[in-house]
Amino acid sequence: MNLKTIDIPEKLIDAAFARARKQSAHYKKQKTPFYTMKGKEIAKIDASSEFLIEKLSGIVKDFPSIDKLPEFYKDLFTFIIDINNVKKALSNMSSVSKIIKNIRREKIVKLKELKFEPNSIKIAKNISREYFGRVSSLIKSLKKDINFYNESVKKLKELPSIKADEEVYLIAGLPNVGKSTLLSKITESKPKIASYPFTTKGLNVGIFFKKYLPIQVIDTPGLLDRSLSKRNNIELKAISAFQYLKGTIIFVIDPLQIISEQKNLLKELKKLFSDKGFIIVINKTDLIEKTKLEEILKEFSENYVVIEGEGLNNLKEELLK
Ligand SMILES: Nc1nc2c(ncn2[C@@H]2O[C@H](COP(=O)(O)OP(=O)(O)OP(=O)(O)O)[C@@H](O)[C@H]2O)c(=O)[nH]1
Ligand SMILES: [Mg+2]
Repeated sequence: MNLKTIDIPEKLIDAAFARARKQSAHYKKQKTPFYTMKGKEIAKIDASSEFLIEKLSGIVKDFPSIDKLPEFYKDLFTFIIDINNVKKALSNMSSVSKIIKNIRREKIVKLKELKFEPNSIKIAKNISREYFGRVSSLIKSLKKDINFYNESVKKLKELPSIKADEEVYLIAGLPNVGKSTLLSKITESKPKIASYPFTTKGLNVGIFFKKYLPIQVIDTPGLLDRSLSKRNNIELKAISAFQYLKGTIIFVIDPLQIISEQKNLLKELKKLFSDKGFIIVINKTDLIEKTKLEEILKEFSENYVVIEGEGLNNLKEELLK
């Protein structure tokens, strides 16, 4: 997605003024100093306003229309950013761009109509000063909107690009169970792995090949069972966007964490993604006794794969089926 940020007001104004100075410097000398001065002021207004209008309307034009996005992204966008406020920010930028267009027209007409009289040079300078004053304060009035828009774009840019119409494997489970480790073992992806919960804050995407076809594997932030704090609620909602994707959930179980919580989460996910297949992976089997493993296997009577050595190969085979 082609998402662009926009310069902060001070920088926009500086750049617009620099363009004005450049145009003025390049303006050809006219028959009289008065006409040269008038022409220079018009060129300044023209160049600076064109720059600002282009910047502002470009941002508005390039922002993807939320209604036209695939359902998956539409949902993710609405969870990640405050769409209404982004729309408001864009609409304010659009209004300012239109007002600048009008001021430009008004001031240029005034300058063009100006005849050579004793006071004319002073009047022309005043018209120009008025233009720059008003345009500067208009751009400065966008400070909040520009900041909000840029922050939102930054968040959206962190979204990995996921082909929403292709099959995916989604790795889910409690925090710290080894989801990212699993992603790194079945794809070339090198996600951050650490021994504390909530290492993964966003989505990591890796690719593996099934009969030469690329399949996306998506590693997600750890989901807590039930007692969802506010932040994790947002993550859970973001995960719910996955209902629009086709594919299979790889549910990772850590035998050292509370099994009933993991069973509950699995149940929740099965409700949320009733159309998807599930593969249960029992991870970290190197850390438990065989008897403990057998106990856990009994808890999950469905299809499961034990991952470790041979187990990892079994999982890969399962995914390639
Ligand atoms: N001994 C052992 N440790 C493992 C295994 N898999 C993962 N770990 C360790 O478990 C810890 C958590 O691994 P991650 O892959 O970051 O877990 P995660 O589920 O992605 O964690 P969050 O992103 O925080 O939810 C790390 O210290 C890993 O090295 C395993 O099979 N055996
Ligand atoms: Mg992780």
